[in-house]
Amino acid sequence: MYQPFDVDTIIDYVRQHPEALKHLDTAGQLEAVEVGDGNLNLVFKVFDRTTDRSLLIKQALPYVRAAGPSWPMPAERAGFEARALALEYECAPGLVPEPYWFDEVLMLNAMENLVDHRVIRFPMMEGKRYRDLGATIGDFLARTLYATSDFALDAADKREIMKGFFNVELCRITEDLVFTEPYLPDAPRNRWNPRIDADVADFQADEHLKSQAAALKYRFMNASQALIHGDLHTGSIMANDHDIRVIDPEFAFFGPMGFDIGAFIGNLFLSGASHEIHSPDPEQRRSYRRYLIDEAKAAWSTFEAGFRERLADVSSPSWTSQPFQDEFIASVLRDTAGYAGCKMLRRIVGFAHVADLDSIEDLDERARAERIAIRIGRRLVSEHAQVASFDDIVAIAAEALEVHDG
Ligand code: SR1
Ligand code: MG
Repeated sequence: MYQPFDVDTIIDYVRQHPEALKHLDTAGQLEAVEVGDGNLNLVFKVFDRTTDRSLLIKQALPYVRAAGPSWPMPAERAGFEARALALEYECAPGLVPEPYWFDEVLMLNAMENLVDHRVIRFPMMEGKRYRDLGATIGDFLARTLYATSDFALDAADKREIMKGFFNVELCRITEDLVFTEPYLPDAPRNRWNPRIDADVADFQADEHLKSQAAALKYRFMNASQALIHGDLHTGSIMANDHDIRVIDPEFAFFGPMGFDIGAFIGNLFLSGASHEIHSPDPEQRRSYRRYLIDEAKAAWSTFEAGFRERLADVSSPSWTSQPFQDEFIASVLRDTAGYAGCKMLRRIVGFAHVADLDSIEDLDERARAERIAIRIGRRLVSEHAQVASFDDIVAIAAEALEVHDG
């Protein structure tokens, strides 16, 4: 029977689970800590103090953790995460945690504990640079998105896999929180810094912006291009100084590839905006923003190169036309721009914000950083259909972040 665990009961569970023995001495001295800092789940690290080995258990609650039981959310979402992580591990081993087991009764996933990795959002608020961050995420995206697309899979095989990814409830969260509510003046779950009331009213009255957000939402709901991660922000990436992993694919479904790339680069730009305050020294600020822009460029160029390299060997004659391949990549780039913008605006006006900005306590200072992010987000959404090269995206971000030679 399903029951949510705590730091004591999770140890009893691990001791009796046959798979756990492969990773821990289950008869030894076990200790658990709950480390979940996301919006949805419980996350336990279980350590074997005798051998220093450990594993991680992520358990879905039957509601949204950040809201409490008043916002029910089926715990079955753990199954989407299990299936997505298994596929990602197959396509990109070494870039995600190794999955250990999925418990479909207790709605939990056990996996490799990334012992000395940290969720990168927080160190980045302090100006931490991760070598090859953009290239690693671009590589992850080229591998996972290509391998689950019609370019790599026979149509029947792809549809068979898709049956496991009708992720209705988590897609609904994205549809509501990313694409709909931020553009509605009276959506009850919206919240924002009162100092930006006028900025929010202005963008919520912008009919062109709203038409472009609607087009992006429609595409999110209908362009089943590949198995996308679905929530690839900087809170879904863990790293240490020499290893970077993508975590948390519970929002995975077959959607537009640009949604993942856009989520990543939109979060780099949110970080850049937040350094308006986190880095008071102008030279340090410029330098960190240049780093963020360079990583965004590396993500796109690595994705594009990896994807084109695989496309060059595509086996089906349907997809070998060079003009078709070029237009396909161009459409992913336009989507990348638009989704990056949507993902930025929702973190300022919607239900779920980001620590980069919300950690800025002084509301006037926070508003300064938020206005920069709003400027980038609005332009990316409004102008995404005209984006013709990644330099166009860089120009929009660089103008607001005042990095003119980046
Ligand atoms: C109710 S869940 C809010 C947000 O948290 C996740 O990380 C997703 O981004 C979702 O939109
Ligand atoms: Mg998450």
